[in-house]
Amino acid sequence: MSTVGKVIKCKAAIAWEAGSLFSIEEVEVAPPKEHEIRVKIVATGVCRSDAHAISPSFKEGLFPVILGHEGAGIVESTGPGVTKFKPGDKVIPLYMPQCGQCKFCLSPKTNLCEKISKIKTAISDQDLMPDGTSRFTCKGKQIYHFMGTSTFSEYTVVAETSLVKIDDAAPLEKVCLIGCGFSTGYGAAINTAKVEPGSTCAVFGLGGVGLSAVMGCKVSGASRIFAIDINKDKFSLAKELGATDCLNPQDFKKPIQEVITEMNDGGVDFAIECIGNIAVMNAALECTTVGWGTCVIVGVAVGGQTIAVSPMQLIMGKKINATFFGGWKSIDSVPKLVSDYMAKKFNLDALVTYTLPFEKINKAFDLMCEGKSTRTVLVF
Ligand code: COD
Ligand code: ZN
Ligand code: ZN
Repeated sequence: MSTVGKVIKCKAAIAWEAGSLFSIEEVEVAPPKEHEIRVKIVATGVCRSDAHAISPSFKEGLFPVILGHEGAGIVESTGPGVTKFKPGDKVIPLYMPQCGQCKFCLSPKTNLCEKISKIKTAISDQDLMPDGTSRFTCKGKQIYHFMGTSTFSEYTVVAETSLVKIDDAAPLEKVCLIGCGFSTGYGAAINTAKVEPGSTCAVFGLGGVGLSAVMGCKVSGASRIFAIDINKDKFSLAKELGATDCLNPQDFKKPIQEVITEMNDGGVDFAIECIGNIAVMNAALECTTVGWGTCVIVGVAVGGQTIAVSPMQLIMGKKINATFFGGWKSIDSVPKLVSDYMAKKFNLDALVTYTLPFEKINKAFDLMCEGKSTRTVLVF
């Protein structure tokens, strides 16, 4: 029996309040309105930012909410006015939209889109659909959306500017990582740092994002890639993906930036921070070389903490840059990244430590928080 135009009852993981576990509930998902698409999510990764969003120290979260921003699925139905999608299309929801019309979309200088309206606090943005209402209810309560994607639900509704069609042959339980972690780290190296052949790099934090940055440095031809993490269990995969020197700051008496500066003739060309720790952001800037060193910040510190930078570092030619979704214009780039994966240009499979049934979502968060997984992919 067709579900088109009807409310769908399905399972979703709801975060009822900050700091609580997810509870699997039956939710009602309303049909898509104008310029919206209802998507059957097949697989979703679990990213550190989902944990940030429900952390009690992150003050801007709205509850109850359906999180998840690293998913892949199949179009179930389309709302009025949708022309680019049809039922059965394989798709990736995009937390970074691309409307194609705003001043940012029209500029080659940025991948931001004004449809992420509150750019300053983008993680908590798009808690509702563009018309200011929710498509999710549970136990008579309205449930908030998250980042315009809400992939922790068997069915979700997204705006057409936050969705892209991908290759019909793509394995959704792998390419879902292109929806966030992989693209963010890989793009930080390629698009934002613009790592050059023969250059030296340092990547801080070897989660899914940092390891993807290592892959981006390697594919750009870096000759030396320092990979830094306080969890030494991350090192074997980092080496497999291209790291040449793996360092644990806890193994040294000196600050890690001094260690790297000494090991690499006054510092590296590029440093990429993939943790969201302000002290490490400073270390990343400090370990770059005087003259032209570039530090790229990927992480966002919870609680609105800020970084202090000595102007002297900048006067000495060091640069700070940062990136959101790896600098990729999402609708233009995600299908190409999927094709590149299919052509074996990079190794997403290595990032998937566990594939678990959706109901194990709390286990997936435990594995991430215990440092035992790069990515866990949940399948419906
Ligand atoms: N020194 C070295 N390594 C550290 C330190 C430290 N002080 N603290 C933690 N680490 C290591 C951990 O052991 C871990 O291996 C790694 O850093 C972090 O990995 P994960 O798996 O926790 O995180 P990722 O890779 O999923 O995500 C990292 C982000 C930086 C993207 C994320 O945390 C973040 O800040 N997101 C907000 C910015 C953003 O772009 N959001 C959009 C969607 S993600
Ligand atoms: Zn993410
Ligand atoms: Zn736009």
